Formats: sequence, C-alpha cells, structure tokens
Amino acid sequence: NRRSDDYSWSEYHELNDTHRWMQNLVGKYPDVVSVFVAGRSYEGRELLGLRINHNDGRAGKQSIFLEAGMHAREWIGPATATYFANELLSSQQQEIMSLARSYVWYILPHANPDGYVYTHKTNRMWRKTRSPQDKNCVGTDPNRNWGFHWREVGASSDPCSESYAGPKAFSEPEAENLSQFLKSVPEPMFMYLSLHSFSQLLLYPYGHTSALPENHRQLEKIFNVAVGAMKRRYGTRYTGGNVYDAIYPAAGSSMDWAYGVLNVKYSFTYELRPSGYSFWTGFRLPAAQIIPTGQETTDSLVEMIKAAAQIEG
Ligand code: PAY
Ligand code: ZN
Repeated sequence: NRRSDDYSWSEYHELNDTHRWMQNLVGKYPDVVSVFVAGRSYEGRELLGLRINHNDGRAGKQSIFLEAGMHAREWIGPATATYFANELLSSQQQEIMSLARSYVWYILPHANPDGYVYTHKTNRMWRKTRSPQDKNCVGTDPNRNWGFHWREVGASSDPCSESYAGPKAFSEPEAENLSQFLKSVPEPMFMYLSLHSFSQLLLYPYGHTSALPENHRQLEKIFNVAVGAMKRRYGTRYTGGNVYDAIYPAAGSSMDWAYGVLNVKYSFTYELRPSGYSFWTGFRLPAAQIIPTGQETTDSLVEMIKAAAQIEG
C-alpha cells in the first residue's frame, strides 16, 4: 500500500492508486475537496472524481467539469487530469489559485475504469469498455455511445469494431451514469473538458456534422488563445478545430452531448501528446513527459478559461 505522499507524476498509476490518492485528498483538504461517484462501470467499479470548491462565500459560482480516461489506452489523459487537480490544490501561482477559487471543479480522471484496468493487466492497446457484445466481441466505444446524433456518422454498428457505438445510445453504464451525474450537477456548467490522446489537437463540436456550432466564433477565439498558451513553455504545437473537419466524422461523443444536450457552450476536447501518426507509439507517451504535458496543458487551460470568462463578460 502506497502512502498518498508517494503519489507522483513521474510514472503512470494503476486505477486503485489514483482512487486512493483522491480519497486521501479529502483528508488533506477537508474544507475544499470531496469525492463524488458518478455511478459505476459495467464491472462495478466506481466512476470516482474530485469536487474542488473553496467555500469562500462567493455566491453563484459556476462549475467546470473535466473528464479523462474515456479511452482506456490513452494513459496521458488521466495523468494530466490528476496533475491539473494537484495544481488547483497546491499551486502558489496567483492565476491558478484564482482559477481554483472561481469555479466549482469536477474532475473525473477515469471515465472508463474497467478498460483502464484491462490495459494494465491484459492488453495495453485496449480502447473500449469491457461489456460483452454480440459476435463474442467485447466493449463499446464510450465516446460513440452518447445520446446526441447517436451513430449517425463515424461510428460503427459492428460489435467488433474499435468505434462500435453500442446496441443503443447510453447502452454503457459508464456513459449513462456519467450523463445522469452531469445532469445532476447543481451549479450551472460553464465549461466541459475531455482529455484524450494522441495527435496534439484541440477540438470543439461537432463530430456529427461539418456545420459549425452557433457560437463558433467564440470557440475559435478561445481555441487560438488556448493553443498559443500550450506552445509557450515547450513550443508544443497544437492544431485542431471542429471534430468533423479537424479529425474525422464521429457522432456520439461526451463533448457533443455536453454541448448539444446539456447546453454547455464552452465544450472542448484535447488530444494530448504526442503528435505524429504512429499508432503503436502514440498511446505510449514516455512517463518522463507526464509533467511537461501537465505543465503545458495547465498553461493552456488557465488561458482558455480566462478567455471564455472574458467573452461572457
Ligand atoms: O470527439 O474526441 C472526439 C472524437 C475524436 C477522438 C475519438 O475518436 O473519439 C479521437 C481519437 C481518440 O482520442 O480516441 C484519436 C486517437 C488517436 C484514436 O484512437 O484514433
Ligand atoms: Zn480517445
């Protein structure tokens, strides 16, 4: 059993390590941190997240939800989510402290815990959930399973496909339970963020159509600021845009659902490091890059949220 103090960003962690780290944070910051459980996975694991809220008497705070680990093999996502949570809690930088206090934060590092455990124990390249499907195949792509233009495009009806949309929208408890939790968040949701890898892209809706969302000018403005900030520290180059054009048609993502159904006007997905095309190395970002990725992504998020807040006035 590792002590919470041993938790570091020099290595990738197993699910239980990160869950224990989160539980320990409640003891360390009892006035600020609580954990939430957005239901359970197919195999019964908790969708465990951190709620960070400084009770400083500010009324009417909005929430920001950050989710990672939807795809099991994209290990840098959860590592970056926990890095960022740790920054919100322990940074002495004025900007980050202010960001921590200005919103009610919900951070879910592992939106697909069964898949993540499977990548540690059995198959490092697993992407989907772990529910049994037809044709003796296993798993649904949880980022094709959300009930907004479900399976219209860029999503498979073949249970053996890596982008299998599932037998119906929200067939997966991971997506269904998270969507119910999102609906139950009491504070108005200002921003929805999803961390994936790889390709170094910043994406906004939609995935089901090339038609741009109604506030695309604002999203583009925020995009430019966020990509500029990503580059500041280490020169890391991001491109991107709307999912459909910037990467490929893909209906049924959590981001599109948050935008289209929950009406969260600032919804973004980061495809984190590395860039490049190698499928084999793309998901195996060396652990030595967790901290640099965490730092530059924090830089980007800080500027992104400031830019969005400025637009809101
Ligand atoms: O909305 O994030 C989105 C859709 C795009 C991602 C997806 O397919 O869900 C992009 C891929 C991902 O992160 O899963 C990109 C990676 C490299 C992949 O596996 O194709
Ligand atoms: Zn992904």
